[in-house]
Parts: sequence; structure tokens; C-alpha cells
Amino acid sequence: KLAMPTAELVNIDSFEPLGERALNSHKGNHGKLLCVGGNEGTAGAIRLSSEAALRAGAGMVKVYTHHSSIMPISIGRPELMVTSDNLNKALKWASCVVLGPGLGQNEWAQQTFDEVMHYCQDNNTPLVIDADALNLLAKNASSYTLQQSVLTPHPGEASRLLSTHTADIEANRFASVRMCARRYNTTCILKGAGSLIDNAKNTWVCENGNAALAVGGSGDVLTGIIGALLAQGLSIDEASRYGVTLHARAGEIAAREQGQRGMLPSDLFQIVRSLIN
Ligand code: NPW
Ligand code: AMP
Ligand code: MG
Repeated sequence: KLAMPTAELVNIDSFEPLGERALNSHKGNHGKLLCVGGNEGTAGAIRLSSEAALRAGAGMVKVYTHHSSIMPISIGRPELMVTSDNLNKALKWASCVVLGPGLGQNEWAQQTFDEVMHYCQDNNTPLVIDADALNLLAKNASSYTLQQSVLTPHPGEASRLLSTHTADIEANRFASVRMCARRYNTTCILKGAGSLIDNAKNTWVCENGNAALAVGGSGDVLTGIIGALLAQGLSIDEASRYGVTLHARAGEIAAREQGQRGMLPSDLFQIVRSLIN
């Protein structure tokens, strides 16, 4: 049985970690982020992550996706580099990886997941694991030793990671996030109202956010933001805490302007941009 952790509140106002860009910096100085996901029918998820990453300041963003998703991801966002070939080459290029949004769980997804997990494990590449990658991880928990990674489950995904029910997670959020961080030897973000961040030693509770964020695609934006912050050199814990509060504050601003209902996760992009500068 785990001792009840003590938790610290975190608010966006306590962070200003990125600072000014050096006058002579170039795109390579601000991180090369590879976003992996977007199976047939869920291209939108990885598009949301990768576009959010650009708006959160990543220097370069490449998407590795299913071949049928290349067009929907590229259209209207020419800044994204998009490929369905040679995952190993894309991994070698990357300084940081986001894995899972819209990945699915079929054979293509499993093969892609395995290759990314092995590469990042062997090369110590920072990795954000979300959505279907969490579901695949839950099925193969003993096959991987995570390092330099962050898991971003919502309560449904957390229930799969911990082989329990969503209701149990929600009834025991603090114990659940600690158990997840310990079991997977990583930092875990348990999303939802009052998102929790836990690194197996400390727990932080996000004070920001509201139910405007309760809409499909919202978590995909968070994942891209955290990936961009890691790519810009923040530590796993710092990128997790700043990313969660930044995303949540963006939701507050969107709701203040036009109300909670009808907010699109893509409405957060410009707000995120204004908050990180
Ligand atoms: P319910 O519905 O109340 O019973 P899944 P997914 C629960 C992609 N997307 N508190 C919820 O419970 C993703 O990236 C694609 C309590 C339900 O059972 C993934 O790859 C989009 N419960 C894939 O789709 C945009 C909560 O979790 C379950 C909870 C599937 O992801 C959308 C749902 O989770 C989406 O991002 C909470 N706060 N939050 C696109 N445009 O392409 C969730 N639950 O079954 O893991 O499905 O999250 O939709
Ligand atoms: P996902 O379910 O993966 O799309 O992630 C949903 C995102 O929206 C997470 O960052 C949640 O913390 C956030 N979110 C959802 N509902 C709420 C809520 N009622 N209050 C605050 N944040 C929320
Ligand atoms: Mg999600």
C-alpha cells in the first residue's frame, strides 16, 4: 500500500522557463520534434499535436504517419514535414518524440510503436507517450524500460495502464498517478479537472483549466505542447508542469472570450503562442 503523497499546487504564473531567444538562434536550436501517430481516420489527432508543437515554439516538427494521412495532415499547414517512409531515419533526426495521438492499435500501429519505443529506449531520446501508445504500452508493460519519458493518460487510459476501472482511478486520483509513475518508472500526468503530475517522488496539482477543454482533440494539443517544451530543452518534470498549466490557462482564456461550449482545440494554438512569448 502506498503512503498518501503530499501535493503542491502549480499555476501558470509560477513559470517563465523559456526566456528570450538568443539574437542569433536558428531553427536547429529550438528542437527537432518527431510526432508519430495518425492512423487511417485519426490523422486529425497527430495534426493537432504537431501544429500545437509549432505554436509552442518547437524549431522543426516532422510527422511520421500512415500513408493515407499524409494529405490531411499537410493541407493548410505547410510548415509541417510529413512522411510515411523510413521511421528509423526520422527517429535519428529527432531530438524528442511524441508517440500515440491517433495511432490506433492495428498491426501498423503495433509495429510503429515497437520501433519508436526500442529506438528511444536505446538512445535515451525524450519521449511523450499518449493516447493509443498508452493502450499499447498497457498491453506490453513488461517489455519496456522507460527512461526520459512522460505518460499523459486521461482516466480511461490510466485504468488500462493500471488494469483497473475508470471509476477506481477517479475515486483515487492521487494514489493512481503515483502508482502509474512507479509502475512505469516515469513521470505521469493524470489528466482531467485538476490534472495531477507525479514523478514518483512529488505530486503537483494544476490549478488552471476548465470544462472548455472537455472536447475531443484537447489532449492531443497538450501532448504537442509538452513535446515542444522538451524539444526546447526543458526537463521532463518542467515540461510536464509548464505544459499542463499552459494548456489549461489557454483553455481559461478561450472560455473567457467566448464561453466554454464550442471551444475547438485548434482555438488554443494562437493563445498558446501568446502565452509562451
Ligand atoms: P466515458 O466515455 O465517460 O465512459 P479512449 P479517446 C474515459 C484519438 N483522437 N474522466 C471515457 O469514459 C486519440 O488520440 C482522435 C473520466 C471513455 O471511456 C486516440 O488515439 C481525434 N473518464 C483515439 O482517438 C480527436 C474519462 O476514457 C474513455 C475522462 C482514442 O482516444 C479525438 C475514452 O477514451 C481523439 O483525441 C475523464 N476526464 N476522459 C481526431 N480528430 O482524429 C476520458 N475518459 O477509449 O481511450 O478514446 O480518448 O477518444
Ligand atoms: P483527452 O481526453 O486526451 O483529449 O485530454 C483532455 C484534456 O482536457 C486534458 O488535458 C484534460 O486535463 C483537459 N480537461 C478535460 N476536461 C477538463 C475539465 N473539466 N477541467 C479541466 N481540464 C479538463
Ligand atoms: Mg487523448
